[in-house]
Amino acid sequence: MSNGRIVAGCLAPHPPHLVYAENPPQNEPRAECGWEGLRWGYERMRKDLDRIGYDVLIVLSPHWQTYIGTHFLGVPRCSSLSVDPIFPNLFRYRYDLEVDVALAESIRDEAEREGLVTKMMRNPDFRVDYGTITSCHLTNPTWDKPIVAISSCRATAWYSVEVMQEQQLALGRATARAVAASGKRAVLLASNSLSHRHFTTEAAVPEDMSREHVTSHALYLWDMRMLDLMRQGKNQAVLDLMPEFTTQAISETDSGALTWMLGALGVPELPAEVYAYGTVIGTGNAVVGWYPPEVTP
Ligand code: 2X7
Ligand code: FE2
Repeated sequence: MSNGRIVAGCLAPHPPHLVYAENPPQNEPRAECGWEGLRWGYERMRKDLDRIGYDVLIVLSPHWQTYIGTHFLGVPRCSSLSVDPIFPNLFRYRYDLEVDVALAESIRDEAEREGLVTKMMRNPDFRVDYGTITSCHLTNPTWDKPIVAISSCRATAWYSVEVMQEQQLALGRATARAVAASGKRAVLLASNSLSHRHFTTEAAVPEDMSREHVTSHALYLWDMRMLDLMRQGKNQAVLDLMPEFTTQAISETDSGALTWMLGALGVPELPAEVYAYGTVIGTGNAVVGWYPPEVTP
């Protein structure tokens, strides 16, 4: 097969609070409300993605951390209980998801061709991380499509943001080639927050929005600078600023998710649709979509 294509790249952050506030049957804790700006932004993005139509979600999560190379989930079906280690009061989620193992293997093969260190994760008892689950749930709550899950190889921690970007751009090229060969329509999810400084205490009622705000004006300015570039379609400038942004805003972009996704799209001069920006326990989060011109929703 050929003629597969990436029909959208999305920034799809994964604060478990957003799933908690939606009260889906899979999640045990119940909420009254909360973080509506971000949740309604996700809702608008879902509508656009549904209009475009796609076969598979490919997600790279900062919370599946591998220190020797990039790993790919290689188990056809995964089900278990996912509990957030920091927020077990908010997120105890029963998942049951299908994996497109053939596409995962094909991305892995292409990544090897790029010279990256890789591994297929074949442990049938592997517990899928909450970042993968949350971004996929918020993008497709019916779970009626398979996913490909990719780990975050911690090149930023080992080396630098520059080395991370080199590797993630290679992984992006590999992803684009594998998707093209698959014949499938793929949506890519970069599962990360922007500025990432958490408050160290939580309100008695987590969804008490009178307690939610940006951690600092400095971090807010960083988030706005990045979003402004995205809205203008200056995606190479986003990558150029990434080392400074990641360090100064203590950003979850250190995971490489955003660089990988922009790389897979070919770092186009393409204005992004910013569906929402909002904070979750002080961290900055944006729901954003990039649509190649031929597939505009
Ligand atoms: O993992 C997260 C996150 N990235 C941001 C906010 C709150 C919780 O979890
Ligand atoms: Fe996170």
